[in-house]
Formats: sequence, C-alpha cells, structure tokens
Amino acid sequence: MTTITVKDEWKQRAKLDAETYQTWYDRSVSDPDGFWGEHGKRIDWIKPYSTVKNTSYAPGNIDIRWFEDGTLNVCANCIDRHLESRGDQVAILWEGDDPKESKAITFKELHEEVSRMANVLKERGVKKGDRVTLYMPMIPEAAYAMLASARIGAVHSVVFGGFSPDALAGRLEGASSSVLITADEGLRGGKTVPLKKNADKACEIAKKAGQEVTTVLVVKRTGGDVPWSEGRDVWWHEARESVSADCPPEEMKAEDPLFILYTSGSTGKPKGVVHTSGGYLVYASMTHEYVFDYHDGDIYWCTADVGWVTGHSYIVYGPLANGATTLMFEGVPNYPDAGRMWEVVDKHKVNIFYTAPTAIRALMGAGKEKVTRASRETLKILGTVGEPINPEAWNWYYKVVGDERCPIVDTWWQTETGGILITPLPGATDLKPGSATRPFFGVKPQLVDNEGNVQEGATEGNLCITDSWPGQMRTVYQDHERFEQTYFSTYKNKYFTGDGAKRDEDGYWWITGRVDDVINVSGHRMGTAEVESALVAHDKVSEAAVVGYPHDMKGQGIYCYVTLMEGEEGSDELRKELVSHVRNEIGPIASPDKIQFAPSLPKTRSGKIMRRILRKIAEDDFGSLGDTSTLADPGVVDDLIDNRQNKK
Ligand code: 6R9
Repeated sequence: MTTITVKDEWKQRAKLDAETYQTWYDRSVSDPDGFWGEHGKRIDWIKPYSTVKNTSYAPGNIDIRWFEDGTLNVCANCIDRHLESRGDQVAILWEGDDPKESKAITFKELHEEVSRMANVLKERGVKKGDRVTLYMPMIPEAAYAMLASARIGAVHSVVFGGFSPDALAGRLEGASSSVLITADEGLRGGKTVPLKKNADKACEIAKKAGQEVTTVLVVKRTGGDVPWSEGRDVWWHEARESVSADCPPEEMKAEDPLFILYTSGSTGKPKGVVHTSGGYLVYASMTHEYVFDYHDGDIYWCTADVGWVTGHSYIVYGPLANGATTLMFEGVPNYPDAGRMWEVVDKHKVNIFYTAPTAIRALMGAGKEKVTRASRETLKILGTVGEPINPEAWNWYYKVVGDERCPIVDTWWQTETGGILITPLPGATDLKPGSATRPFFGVKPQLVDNEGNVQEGATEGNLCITDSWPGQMRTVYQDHERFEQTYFSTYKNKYFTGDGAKRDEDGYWWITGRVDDVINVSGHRMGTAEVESALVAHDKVSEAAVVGYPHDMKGQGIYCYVTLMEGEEGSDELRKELVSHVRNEIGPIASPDKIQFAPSLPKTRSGKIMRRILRKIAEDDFGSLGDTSTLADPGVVDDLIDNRQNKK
C-alpha cells in the first residue's frame, strides 16, 4: 500500500502540522469544553455563551446542545462582519452554464441583495421560525435565499432542483412550508429545467394534502415562458425594487434551527434533518479553514449543488463565515466538453477544488488531454466527498489533475454530521489513496460488530461515533423519536453512521460504504425503500425489491426486482415505462439501471425479503449465496439466477 508522506511545500503553507494536529486532537477529546469553548469564538456572538457542551446520548434522552446560552445571527456572521475589512472583496464568484457567462458579487453587494430578499420575505409575512422552501438552480440567488432566511430567523429547506414535483410536494408538506423560492427555469449542460412548472405542480399536490403555498418567489433566470398565479407568485426582480436595502439581522439562540434538509434513510420517507445555528456554524467554518487549509485571499470552489448538505456547509456557510471567495457553478462537468472544470480553474485562478469521486471517474474516462490543456497552476488543495474513492480515481486526481503537487483531502461525512468528520489535513496527515485517514477535532470514531461489541486494533466493523461534536444534527424535524430510533437505537449510547469501515494498523480509517439499505448513486444518497415504493405505485407492479450493485461510473447502480400483477407480461417496453415512472415519482437521479421481472422474491417464512441474496445475484456473485435454507421456497432463487440482468 502506497503512502504519500506530507511534502515540504505542503508543510510550509499549512496552518497545522502533524504535531499540532495531535495536540489539538488529544485536547479536543479529553477536554471538549475547553477546546470548543476556545474555538467557538471564531464566530461573532451577540451574547457570548457561558456553557459549551451539554449533550446526552442516553437511551430515551438524546439531547444535543452546544453553546446553549449564546446568541448570534448566522447571516451576519457570513456577511456583515466582513463588510469593514473586505466589503469590496468578491464573496460569490458565479460561473454560468454557458462559459461566456460569469459574475462576481462582493460582500457589500451580497449584503444588499440578501437584505432585500429578507425584506421581501418579511413583507410576505415570513417570521422567525417559519419554514421557507427553496427549489433553485445554482445561481447566486440560491445563496441569497438561504442567507435571507437565516437573517430573519426563518428555517430554510432546500430541495434539490432535480427532484420531481411529487418529491418537492412531500417536502413542502413535511416542513409545513407556505413559502417557496424558485426560478423560471434552470440551465444545465445547455438544457433548460422547468423549475417553475414543477413548482406549480408541487404546490397543487401539496394543497390537496392540506399544505397551501401562499407565496412563490420567482427568480428570472432564462426568461422562458412560465405559468403565473396572480397574488401568489412574485417576481424577485420586481419585488426587490420596492423594499429597503436594510434589514437588521434577528438575534437567534445558538440552538434555534437554521435549516432542515431532507435525506434518505433505510426505511420510510426521507427524514428532515435539523441543524441549528451556533454549533453548526462553528463546525462548518472551522472544518472549512483547516481541512482545506484555507488562507485569506484563496479562491475556493466546491462543485456540489446547494440542494445537498455539501452545498450548505462548503459552498455557503463555511466559506462565507471565513470571508472566503466561494465559486458557484451552474453547469455540469462535461459541458461544453469534459475539460470544463479545468478551464474554470484557470479562468478564475482557483486554489482549492472540492468535488465528488463520480465526477472524477467520469472525467478520467474522457482522457488526460482535456486536463492538460489547462495549466491548473493555481491549484493548491484537492478534495473529494460523497462516496468511497477507488485508488485508481484517487491516483488520477493526484497525478493528472494535481501534477503530484496538491494534497488530496478525502473527506468523510454525512448530511447528519453537518461537517467533515474524518479527513486528512494538508500539511499534517500522510495520505493513503482511498483512506479518509483520521478524525477531525472532537470526533471519536469507533468500530462495533453486529452485536455492538467494540472492536479494537486493525479490523473492520460498523462505524459509530461515541460522543457529540458541534455540527451534529439535533433532531428529525418534528419526530425526535425517529431521530433516536434511526441513529441511537442500533447501538446504545453511540451515534451509528450507517456506514461500514476498516481501521488499519496505523489507525487510518477506510470507509467501505453503507451497511444499511441506503445506496449511493453518483454520490447521491437514496433509500432502496423509496425506489421500491415508487415502483409499487405503478398499477402493473405488485411487489418490488431494490438493491445496489457495483457500477464503474456511478459507484453503485440501481437494480430492481419487480413482480408484476397477475396477467401482466414483462417486456422491454414495460421496463422503459417503469424507468420513466420512477423518474417522475422521485427524479432522474433515481432512474433504475436494471429491472429484472421476477415471478416471486426470496422470502423467509415470516415474509421478510432476503436482500442479501438479491444483492449477490445483482452482483453476479451467486456462487456464495450463503444459507438459503430459511427461505419459504428455495426454488425461487434458481429462477432469479437464470434471469439475472448483470451476467458477466
Ligand atoms: C457529505 C455527504 C453520506 C454518505 C455516507 C457515506 C458516503 C460521504 C464519503 C463517503 C466514503 C467519503 N460518503 N463521503 N464514503 N468516503 N469521503 O455526502 O452526505 O449525502 O448525507 O451522504 O455518503 O456512505 O454515509 P450525504
């Protein structure tokens, strides 16, 4: 196994070296109050906190509070506090889908736009604690809307612009949100996305379910024709003219919610993950500074979408709290061609670049020349997130993109964790391709076996975190019981991540992927249960079981076993129909890759589907099916094998 030791150049530039990392880490876990009490001061508080950590993982009493008696405003921390020292510095550098389009927004301009949007929301009756839903393309107004909500103490819920009207409706209902911010259309890879049309459909569906949306604030992006509902719909470019450019930030408690973000789990509907204000911002800004070794003046680019947590913490909140210039990209990596990313790097002189393994794998396939035609000389740090990175992709990223000059930070974290938990620090951590390496400050990872026994030494197991960190989610929106059930009931007194991991002889962490029924398709998290319920909603389907299988590009692909209603015949046409049905129900990211029609599914005598077997067959690895004797009808398996869709 290759190890890349920290290079002298990295050390010279870096804020932290290996020794400091160790000293800080030891203190962060032995004296969390002292450590975080000090680092909590990195952001501005209106009223300083006097307590730091007050957290319990005790069964029946999951209670997580940080900096509890302090007050602050997250938006003021991301904008106002920089006005004096860097008002004319660029805050958001926007690169359009079309390479000819870009713009720069300074902190002063950001302050004005966000204040105006906050006032428009107020004018429409939005108050502290109200939920504002966003369904936006990657344009600066998406960040304005998040920050404007934070400014007035409203709680934003961003829904990825690729989700379907149904999915959006479910999230509007879930958050009882009566205000929606969207755009006429999005633009990605030269194609338009009908956001306003989808939003209208979603509002209709939500209304039937009892959740009326009374304001739809619409940003004009493409100028395309959109349906309009008088009284409810408001154009942002018109509304901004008639409000003041001054909006004093609301004083918020550290534990007041900042946002809800829906994410997939192994069962049921997506959960509303709730993050609060103080601890979240301390953690997002601190990880942004040290993981990316951010220095004043660096141009920082995270390619995520604001619809995911990475966009929240590492496009908007972390970087802006640190006064960074954050690049926001509207387009896709392969438009106009697969050299776009590196062209943008040169164009905007990007120093820190953060993307997903799936993008790296796709660009790898397009060949070296697309990379080498750009100089990339400004790059200093490269990062990845979202799924395990295979060593081939890691090496290509390191050698071809970074010319072996830039450390790679493979950052492991989750929507629930708010910020990065396991990662190298440039200048401090020797790298091993494919390993997320070591825990960040305050993070105590642990491996347990399926019975919950703690595993010591170099071994493999289920990844838990034994104590709280400031960026941790606080609850599932309006369902604290589900919060406990999902994360704290499998193994008592610890947070269970749902991931499997290995720890090697050097104490390095290697994330192996989900051990629950969550699959990770191109870095997008999805519950197999969600895809199953979309499938059975089709009137020709009686039953469905969905599993992931290894996919060269996407990391995991979606494999569906479908049992049809009596009298229905499986055909390629029906396959297509089911694919488009799932896309409509959830969104294009959930498109099934393989559909196998199965007269029946392998079940235990108590009726439980044996997914272990289905996974093996989907992987074309049925030589090791294990014990099938508990099946109600072992004969089912032969038919499944004969008709498998992934024959090698
Ligand atoms: C930030 C984000 C979380 C799941 C997580 C894990 C996988 C994320 C990873 C990684 C291996 C990494 N994951 N980063 N696996 N190495 N560096 O992606 O949040 O969308 O909630 O997904 O993604 O399986 O549990 P989210």
